[in-house]
Amino acid sequence: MLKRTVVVGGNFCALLLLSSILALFSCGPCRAKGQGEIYRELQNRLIRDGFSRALVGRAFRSARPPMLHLVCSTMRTGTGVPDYDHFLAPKEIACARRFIEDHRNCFVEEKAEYGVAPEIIAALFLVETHFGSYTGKTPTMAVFSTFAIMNRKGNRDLVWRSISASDRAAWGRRAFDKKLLDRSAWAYGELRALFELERRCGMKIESLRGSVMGAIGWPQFLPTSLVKYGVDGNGDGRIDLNNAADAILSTANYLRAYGWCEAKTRPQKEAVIYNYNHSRAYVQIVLGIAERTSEVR
Ligand SMILES: [Ca+2]
Repeated sequence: MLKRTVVVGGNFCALLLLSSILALFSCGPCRAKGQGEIYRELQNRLIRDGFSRALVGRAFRSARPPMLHLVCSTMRTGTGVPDYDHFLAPKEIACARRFIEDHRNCFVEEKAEYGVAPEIIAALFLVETHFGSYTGKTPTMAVFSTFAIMNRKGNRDLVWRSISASDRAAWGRRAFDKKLLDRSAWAYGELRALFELERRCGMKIESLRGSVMGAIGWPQFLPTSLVKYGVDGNGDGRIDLNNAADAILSTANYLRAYGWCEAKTRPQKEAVIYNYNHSRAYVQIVLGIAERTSEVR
């Protein structure tokens, strides 16, 4: 998963144009109208989908300007595959081992309830956030709101004009539009899940922070996964994926639901972890960490 916000670059003119666009979003018309006008269509859609006008209005009252620089950064071409190999270093395996020891009681409870091996949960937390060391600081609601409004051609036009000429050539306008329309549909589903979390558990979604693609907490769950698999592990009445017990049991719940406990062969285990992140390299490294952590034990 992407861990950092990447500033669009490589083209000074594009940067200037983007700065102008951001100024328009965050200063010009918005000074008079607030962010409400930019997100009006999005808010009406949420209300039509059953969320109260009061809830939607409150959540968007302090909404941030769309983060077009983020959308631009995700449309860069030729960025390559992340290198995960360093996670297999002995010091990282020792961290995974220590994490399991430090949360021994929680894992005893987890094994009894869900039956998922601690090593695979520790491996996921290591790769995703290094056990909560970097869960991301990007406002989650702003991420999904920004991608969601890419269903409007005018907003896609702004991004199209802001990416580099080489990226425009690599995409072609039709594929570019399709990608952003797909992202918009995905983001709206995640935004709706955020509002479901607010309605169901009183989660303050305006204050949530996470990755640049909206993933939350130690296991980097998307809101739809949090709605389906979130567990209040420490019994405080809240689901907080930055809390170890909640994060461990929620991840165990997710893995069990995707068939981890029935997965006996390596290909079956690979298939389960692939659901977590659609990257073959990621799957191999997570299973490799879990295997080495087991060996150490
Ligand atoms: Ca809790």
